[in-house]
Amino acid sequence: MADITLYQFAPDEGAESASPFCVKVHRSLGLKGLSYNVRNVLSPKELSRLNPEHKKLPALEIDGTIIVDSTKIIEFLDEKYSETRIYRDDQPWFVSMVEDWADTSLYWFAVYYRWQVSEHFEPFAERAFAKLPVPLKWFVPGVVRKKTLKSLHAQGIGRFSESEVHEQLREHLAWLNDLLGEHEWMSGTEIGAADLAVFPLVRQFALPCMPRCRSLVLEHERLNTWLRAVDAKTSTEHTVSV
Ligand SMILES: N[C@@H](CCC(=O)N[C@@H](CS)C(=O)NCC(=O)O)C(=O)O
Repeated sequence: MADITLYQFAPDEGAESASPFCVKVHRSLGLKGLSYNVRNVLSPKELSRLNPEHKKLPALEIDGTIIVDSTKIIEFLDEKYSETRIYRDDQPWFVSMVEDWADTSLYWFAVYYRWQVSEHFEPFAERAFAKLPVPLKWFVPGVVRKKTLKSLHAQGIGRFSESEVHEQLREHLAWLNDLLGEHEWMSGTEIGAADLAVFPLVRQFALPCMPRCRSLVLEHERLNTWLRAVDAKTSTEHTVSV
């Protein structure tokens, strides 16, 4: 049995990690039925050691080899544990498009709702920065928020009002709900990479600590059934149930 450790950003209320990309890896390991350890990365120094080039998480260590980037991690897992493939051969272009859309478009809605919407940001900051010593606790949340709002503005979504973003997210979720009307999983009759990329984001929008977007998920019955189905197929001892 390989020795596997997932390096991630710490859990947040209702999720195994505050980072959707880390959740994607938890769920991929769960789908493959692998046991693993989890380490929460707390310092920029450790982040640089794990991923010196991009300084991002998740990182997965398998028997001493470190792999970074959720997509590369899944590709590696598919290669090494090929019985349950996550990137299957049917519709590869569709799966890549959905995964890319989740990682680069839907992801920004999650960032917007967590960092730009004050009603969500304030309790989140209380939880996320609770362990920082005084005086860091007084100014680090504000500094990190300012940097994140700058990224949201540069990406474009940060220039929209909350009601405009709400309507855009409603359209995205309605599209997903329609897609699930055609078949049980995002890309057909089996769970795969598209489901694993979208799940962490839709689950995050539906959390009780996200009251300003939660109803957008709850109003779609098929999306809720699918959330529970993905959860059931991918849960591990480290995950938090829907
Ligand atoms: N393409 C990467 C994206 C990973 C990513 O953006 N991770 C974020 C957390 S959600 C991160 O590490 N951010 C740290 C930073 O930007 O300083 C993947 O799929 O793993």
